[in-house]
Amino acid sequence: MASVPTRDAGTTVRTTCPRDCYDACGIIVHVDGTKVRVAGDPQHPVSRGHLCGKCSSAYNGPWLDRSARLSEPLIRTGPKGKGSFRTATWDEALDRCATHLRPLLDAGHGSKILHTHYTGTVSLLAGGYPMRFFHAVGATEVDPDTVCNKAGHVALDYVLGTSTWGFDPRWIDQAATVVVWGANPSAAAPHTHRHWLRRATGTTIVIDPLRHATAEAADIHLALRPGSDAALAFGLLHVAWRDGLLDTDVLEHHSTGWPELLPDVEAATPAITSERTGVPAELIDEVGRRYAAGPSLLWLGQGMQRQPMGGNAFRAAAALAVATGNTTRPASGIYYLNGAETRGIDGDVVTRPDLAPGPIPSISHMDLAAALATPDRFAALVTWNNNIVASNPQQEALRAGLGREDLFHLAVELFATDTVDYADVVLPAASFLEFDDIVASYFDWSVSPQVAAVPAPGSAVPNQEVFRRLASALGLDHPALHEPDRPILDRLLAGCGSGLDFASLAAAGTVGPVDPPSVQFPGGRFPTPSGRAELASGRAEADGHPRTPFPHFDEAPPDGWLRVLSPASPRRMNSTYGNDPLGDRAEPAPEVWLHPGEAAARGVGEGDPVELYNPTGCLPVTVRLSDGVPTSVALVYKGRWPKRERSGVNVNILNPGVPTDMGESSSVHGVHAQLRPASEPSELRRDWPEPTSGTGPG
Ligand SMILES: Nc1nc2c(c(=O)[nH]1)N[C@H]1C(S)=C(S)[C@@H](COP(=O)(O)OP(=O)(O)OC[C@H]3O[C@@H](n4cnc5c(=O)[nH]c(N)nc54)[C@H](O)[C@@H]3O)O[C@H]1N2
Ligand SMILES: Nc1nc2c(c(=O)[nH]1)N[C@H]1C(S)=C(S)[C@@H](COP(=O)(O)OP(=O)(O)OC[C@H]3O[C@@H](n4cnc5c(=O)[nH]c(N)nc54)[C@H](O)[C@@H]3O)O[C@H]1N2
Ligand code: SF4
Ligand SMILES: [Mo]
Repeated sequence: MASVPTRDAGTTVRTTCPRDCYDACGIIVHVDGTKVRVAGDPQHPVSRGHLCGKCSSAYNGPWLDRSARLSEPLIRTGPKGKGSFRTATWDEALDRCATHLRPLLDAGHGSKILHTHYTGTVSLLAGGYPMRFFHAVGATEVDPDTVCNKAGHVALDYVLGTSTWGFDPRWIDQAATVVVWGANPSAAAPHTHRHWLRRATGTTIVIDPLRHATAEAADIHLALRPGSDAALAFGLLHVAWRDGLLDTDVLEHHSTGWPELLPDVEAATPAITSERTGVPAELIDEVGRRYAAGPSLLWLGQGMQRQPMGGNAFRAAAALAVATGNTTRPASGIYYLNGAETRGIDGDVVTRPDLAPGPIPSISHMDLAAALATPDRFAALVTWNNNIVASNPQQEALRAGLGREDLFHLAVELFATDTVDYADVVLPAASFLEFDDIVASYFDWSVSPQVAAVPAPGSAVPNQEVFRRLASALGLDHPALHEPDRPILDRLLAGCGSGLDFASLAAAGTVGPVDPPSVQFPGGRFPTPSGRAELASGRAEADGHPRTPFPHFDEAPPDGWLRVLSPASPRRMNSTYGNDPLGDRAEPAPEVWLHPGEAAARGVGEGDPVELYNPTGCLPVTVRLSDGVPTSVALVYKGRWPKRERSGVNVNILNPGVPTDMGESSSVHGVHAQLRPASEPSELRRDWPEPTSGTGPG
């Protein structure tokens, strides 16, 4: 059993935010009797004493509010989707799970157990330990990255041989240019936006259809048309080639395939690229020259690859970086994600893929709704660390699949989300404030302790303990399914070479890298099969893709249609915090942001109720105006809870789930919709109970 320590009055605990966020902020939890306050750690190099607004609100609100949290196991009493439950003991709830899951295992049908998970928490144990259970029973995994960033991973792996070994952010003040391409740090990485980007001494360039706050603060903003990134990369390559700024050593000795790209590069003049992308030719010229001259850091955002040809766009951008020598010299590099391996941490220590009886079966998130709707394909579903009803495409079809009476559904959650409402059994998870773990930022190369500060509500336990108990209920006795937390945490840290165990990390707080930052691919050696950067890729070709990237740009939406972009909201973390009443004050109704010209042409104005609709679904929204949004685009932030809206839907009601060109991943920024006036305003359900806030763990 996990024991959750109780703190004496008047203590402070130093811990770390484990949300799916670049920043991995340091936190101080002040505990005084039943009063708890969660605040930024003034000593932390990233958060510098501040949490983002959304976490500051939620961690002092619903996360401490026992009436808002799930605190006891639940068993369904009404129709699926209605959220009707009674409380149960752990024994009864686990027995119920065993009744449904054990026969599947006995019949050798472990693969009929489907599980979906993502980054509800990115701490290493709570994010990874449940995988041991699923590996051991041979379950089918919904490939987690396919809802987020798989296209980019696949594409970068073809070119560079890795997508998780990015530049070291400490180069920031030595780079001549810093390019943020298809990311919005001002929302998705607020402290990195505020502090890290400000340390840039070179030119800052943002490439994004939206003029968000990071674009606003940049020296140059290329407001390209959505879906024209590959064409732009070729245009920038053209300028570098034309002006003799390519790295000939890299092209001749450390990469493959340049001659195959050259015809498309030669043709991509600034004038042609301007037509393809909507970016003025003189800016293409200027950015092409600056970037190539370098040294340049290139942050490839996850938003950029979330489009139908996202894989091709990433390969083209990576080719630009490689060919200009901007991955092989100091203060240059590409960043997509920095995996824990950059710190010597081996995630397999936690997840133990070796426990699987054979290859791990998997499907894409883009196929989840169809898979659930197919009778007999899967008999059981486990959802943990995600909220698929709010976050996945094909919202309506997904609900139909989840509503199947013959599908046994176990949900492991902190809150009663839309997804939880479909479950047969709900097991309450403890939050990061309530157990020890490790957080390895996916931006900087730090390692941070997550330290238990308050007791979990009721009988909630961390994910890892949930799955230890489930293993026991199923009679699974492999020691790896019952290993306690602490030895695993210590083993993870042993790989870091920092000489720390968990106790000393907890005492030290965040530790950063000590060696000076190194070149991303020193000596021009890339971890691809050829040892070179593969601008032309036989592996890609064998997988059915073109050998080389090409200057693709999406056609403009058909007449009267809008391209819906639904990126990160500054007020929510995906759908996490969609239940925080404080967020409602800033955004009481679901909104669509339009360019004033676009709105005027359609005869709608600020505050008007409208509907976005397409063959997949219909979303009621209120019009907001901003000239930071281009024409032909509808901006709707992601992450509202469908069950809180009067309409019962969020933006994913519009998403048909078209897979990307690579990785069968999400192309959610490529959704098209039409717009019509609505008679009723979009608004929150009026009968939503107002949770009490910040009552402490008592
Ligand atoms: N329209 C649109 N949709 C999108 C996107 C988009 O850009 N536009 N982005 C996509 C992307 S990038 C992503 S990553 C996905 C994210 O989608 P999801 O992975 O579904 O993320 P959340 O919606 O935040 O759900 C995480 C859940 O985990 C729970 N949780 C937090 N901590 C714990 C814990 O310790 N244990 C357990 N068991 N649960 C915990 C939270 O309460 C929350 O309900 O959404 C995708 N959906
Ligand atoms: N506050 C907050 N922070 C978050 C999250 C959150 O939901 N809220 N989610 C977390 C998660 S899971 C993720 S994956 C990251 C995501 O964070 P980001 O990597 O920033 O991704 P997005 O927010 O999806 O989109 C970023 C930008 O991509 C742009 N974009 C859309 N289409 C195109 C295109 O065709 N070309 C180009 N160049 N740009 C395009 C959008 O306009 C947007 O400004 O943020 C993490 N941090
Ligand atoms: S979500 Fe990001 S910015 Fe907010 S507190 Fe957590 S790590 Fe910091
Ligand atoms: Mo994501």
